[in-house]
Amino acid sequence: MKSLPVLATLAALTLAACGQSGSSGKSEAAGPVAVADAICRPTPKGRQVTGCYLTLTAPDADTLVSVSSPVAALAQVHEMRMESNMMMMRELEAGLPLPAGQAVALAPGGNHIMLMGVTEPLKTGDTVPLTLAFANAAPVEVRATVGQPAA
Ligand SMILES: [Cu+2]
Repeated sequence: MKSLPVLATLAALTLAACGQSGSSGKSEAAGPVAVADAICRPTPKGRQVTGCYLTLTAPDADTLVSVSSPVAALAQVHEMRMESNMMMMRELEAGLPLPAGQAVALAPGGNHIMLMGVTEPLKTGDTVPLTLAFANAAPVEVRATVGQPAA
């Protein structure tokens, strides 16, 4: 009976140590990134590519580094830019910066998530699971609805 308080103290210390090892070397673990209004366009007839849009708000400055989806062979974060008077899109290889507390919208005509190698045609009303990975915060899984995004 006398050793019980000692054991309890050891258990508490062990728990504290485990809690710290989970925060990937940072003194504070970042809070979850809020995701709103996730939507993917239906796949165009005969094509296996589509764009998805959503709004991200990170409590602490972070970076959206990658996206994956079980419905697509590949998902990338794209930006739109003018090149030789043509609107081109290309992958944001360093990821998309998310300033602390600021809503960052991925929207038609701008940054978007590109799904490539979509396995089944996506039609209005379907849902698309997307997993978003961040530099600091824990990954977030969302279900995007398939439809036409607001312009
Ligand atoms: Cu794209």
